[in-house]
Amino acid sequence: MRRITLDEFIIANQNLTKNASGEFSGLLRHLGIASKIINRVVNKAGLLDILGVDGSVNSTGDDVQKLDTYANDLMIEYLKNSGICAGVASEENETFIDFTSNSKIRSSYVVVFDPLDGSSNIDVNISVGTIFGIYKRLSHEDRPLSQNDFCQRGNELVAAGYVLHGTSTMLVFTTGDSVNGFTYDRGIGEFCLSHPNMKIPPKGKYYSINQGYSNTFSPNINAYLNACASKNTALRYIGSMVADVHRTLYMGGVFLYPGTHSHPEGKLRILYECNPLSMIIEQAGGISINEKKQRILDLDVNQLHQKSSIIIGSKEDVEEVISFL
Ligand code: AHM
Ligand code: MG
Repeated sequence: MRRITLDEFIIANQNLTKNASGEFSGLLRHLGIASKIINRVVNKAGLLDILGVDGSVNSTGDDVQKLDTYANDLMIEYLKNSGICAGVASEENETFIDFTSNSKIRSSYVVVFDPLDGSSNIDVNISVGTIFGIYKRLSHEDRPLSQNDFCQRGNELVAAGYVLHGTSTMLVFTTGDSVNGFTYDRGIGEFCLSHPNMKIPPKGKYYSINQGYSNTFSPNINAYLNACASKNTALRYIGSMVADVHRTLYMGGVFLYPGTHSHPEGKLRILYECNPLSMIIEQAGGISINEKKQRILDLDVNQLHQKSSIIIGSKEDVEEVISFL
């Protein structure tokens, strides 16, 4: 069966948009290319001298893996060379990078990303992912970028997506009207539309949380976990948010990363992890909130590396968690 490629899909959608400049479509295509190259290296990681930590810690105190650095440098290079991205903010960099200074680049878009999420799993050959979000810049195109161009609420995202480097490689993204999944066909080197218009089941059989931290969760979260145990609800937790949320999108259920003693506001970063995945889950019919029952996409973002607790997944499952909060 002939399947639509990512490029064909992007071009077809661009043609449907009146006055589309092609800038945004070009950005999505470049993200697709960068993802393929990251995928090639992730797949061969055991054969290259690229496993293990590189000896540094990132701005939020996590050990940086060699592959984190590789993927981060590659995303920055590709987005810069695309000529259609004004700048980026990455989970791995303390501050944002302005591509417009000392260059002719004039673009209306900025990109936020986590180049390799779940990277503590890399050495043991477990799925990892790349997460991205695209915003329209707020500052004038003739001015330098500022932090405000990146610190936008999730409800301002114009597109969000992730690449799951799993048993097969998938790129899932939304531009705000549907969620579409593309599987990488290595034979032709293209992402092909395999999961059009993805919808999350209204209820699932699984909950997903690092329950090993339960003695540091709030009593409300523990009450919910006890309710899951009393109903024999199945637990699934990979420790790669992209993989855990992708399974939740596909099978239904709920993923939680609540506040803990070591991370009272939660561990996951709003700009690079929570917002893009929340946009996807909401577009697929799910819900994403924090422990204060606030919609993730409505949270004010004041710092590039701001964190939040998150409860994300099927409508009925998240509503059940809410009943305990
Ligand atoms: P990373 O971006 O440094 O890889 O960290 C984020 C990851 C998520 O993918 C995952 O949900 C979480 O950290 C797992 O954390 P923990 O090991 O505390 O359960
Ligand atoms: Mg991450």
